[in-house]
Amino acid sequence: MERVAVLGLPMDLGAGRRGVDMGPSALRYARLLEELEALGLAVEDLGDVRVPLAETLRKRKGPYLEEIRQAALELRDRLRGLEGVFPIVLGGDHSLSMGSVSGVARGRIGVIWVDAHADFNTPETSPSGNIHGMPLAVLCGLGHPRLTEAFQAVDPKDVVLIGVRSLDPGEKRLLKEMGVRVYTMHEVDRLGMARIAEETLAYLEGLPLHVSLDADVLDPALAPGVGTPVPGGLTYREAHLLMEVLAHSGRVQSLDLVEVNPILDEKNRTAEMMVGLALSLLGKRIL
Ligand SMILES: [Mn+2]
Repeated sequence: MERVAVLGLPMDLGAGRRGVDMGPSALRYARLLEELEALGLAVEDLGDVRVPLAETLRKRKGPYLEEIRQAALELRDRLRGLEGVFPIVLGGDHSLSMGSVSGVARGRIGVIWVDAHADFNTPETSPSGNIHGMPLAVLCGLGHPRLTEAFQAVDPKDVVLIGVRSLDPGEKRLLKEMGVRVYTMHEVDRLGMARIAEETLAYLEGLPLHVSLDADVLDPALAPGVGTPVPGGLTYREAHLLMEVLAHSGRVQSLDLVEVNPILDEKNRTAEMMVGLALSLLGKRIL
């Protein structure tokens, strides 16, 4: 029986809007653990990583780099201590993935970043300064040295972005310079998700895979509970098909579920969508 470990990071310090700190609760409330057990998996909830409450920091403005670094480091080290389990990290804003990817990487790893945005900004290119727009760049070694020295873990050529439809000018340049493979929504429309999923697996051939799933990749009509909605996102079936094909490969070894914002959601449907996608990635099949 496969073992799954669930670990939350209730942090919204990297985001521009409040609320994703409640994401881990919403995902648990959407029956993530019960549904995984119903698939026949042995599931353990490891609780949440500690992170400062935003209210205790409000005397000064963000971007809260040191607090985010500390929380992501704790996540990284918790994950490094796990063996023989499939970790699912519940966010929280996407800056936590600096800790998750660097925590699960045991040598070379392929990262599939499923997101409306590329999260490939640096302090120089970011219009907002929000750190949740930077974690993939940091993982590839670009950005603030306090972050890259702790979290650089991936070769940019081992990264595939899927579902992107909102890029800042500096990000476009960096993605090209670093040779990151990007399937924007234009390619999703033209090629179809089945081909993109197969190409992604072939491109990252031989590597263990980490999937980092940002709720805002979904069309906002399906997933309204996100801080940075962008129209024209993945449909229900496109998102599930991607997870199903990746599951079939047997190579995915860890997952992030991030950027669920219960304040902006409608009756927890965004968290429920994310739980459904996690189940497809963990092997739930229609037939
Ligand atoms: Mn993101």
